[in-house]
Amino acid sequence: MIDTNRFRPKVLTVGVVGAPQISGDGKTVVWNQLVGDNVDIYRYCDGQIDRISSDPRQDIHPSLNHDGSVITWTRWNKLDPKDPEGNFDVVVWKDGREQTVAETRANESDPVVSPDGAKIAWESDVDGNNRQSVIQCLENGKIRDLTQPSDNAAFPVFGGNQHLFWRSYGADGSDLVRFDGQNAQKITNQPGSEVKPAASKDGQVVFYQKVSDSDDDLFRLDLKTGQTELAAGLKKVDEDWPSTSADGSVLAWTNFDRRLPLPTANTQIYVRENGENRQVTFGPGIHGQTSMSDDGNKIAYHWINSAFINNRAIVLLERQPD
Ligand SMILES: [Ca+2]
Ligand SMILES: [Ca+2]
Ligand SMILES: [Ca+2]
Repeated sequence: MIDTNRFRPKVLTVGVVGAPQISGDGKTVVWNQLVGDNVDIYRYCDGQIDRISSDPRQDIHPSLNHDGSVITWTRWNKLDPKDPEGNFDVVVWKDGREQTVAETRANESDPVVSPDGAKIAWESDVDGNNRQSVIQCLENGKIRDLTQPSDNAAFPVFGGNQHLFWRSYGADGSDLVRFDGQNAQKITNQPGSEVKPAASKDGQVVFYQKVSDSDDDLFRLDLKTGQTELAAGLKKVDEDWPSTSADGSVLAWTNFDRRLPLPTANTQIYVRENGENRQVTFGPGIHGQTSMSDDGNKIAYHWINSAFINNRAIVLLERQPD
């Protein structure tokens, strides 16, 4: 029998927090947090919370490498978050020092760092007008475009150090693409949108969310065999936002069950492993936005009080020994 309480929650912080990410080694969690009128990047490590950025401008959407030594995020370049002249830039933090690495008039956003910390990738809207997008990558001090504006590529995600995945927008939604450092290849081509890829460390197994008018489902694609299988696909349930362990054996997601009448209809974290799907969070509020350690034993997520949405928390689920 499966013990549904094998993951135990630990609240890391409470506040106007968002966008948690856990390091591959599971030792560091980063997020963005509004304090006063300033949003900064915060870090939990060894039982202690530190503020990583202290710029008065808005710092959001952090990502970190395997050991937490490199953190990247996006920063609004004006003090006023509503300044029409403003745009997003990319900041990299390493060994306690930060550097702005992309600061053109384009919106450079959603940066991610490879597990070894050597590559930073992000999307750029080219001219600041939000009409086109390209993926850019910083490596060995040089920035290069990995896509053409006509590819309409966005939301890069690393699968190990070698592979980068992104979404490519077309007339009929978006497809997923895998880039191996040399070549980019479409890995889905269904009508509608495949979004939010989460890949194994070898880049061979990718989970993704299929968006549909009726409800969302999660699929597992094995790129070695070309086989796609449903990982979580109940009707009237939105299975969203997948995250996975390094070997692809553990999957976590945000589960919104619309079959339950309000107010019991709620959003919880679910986990799939050994062919079984199970709920791992309980109680009121919205539980979502999972990020998983490489070993599949730790999952960071975001909790929101549905009655008072500025009451939020960053929570760490830790697997308990049998
Ligand atoms: Ca700030
Ligand atoms: Ca910019
Ligand atoms: Ca579904």
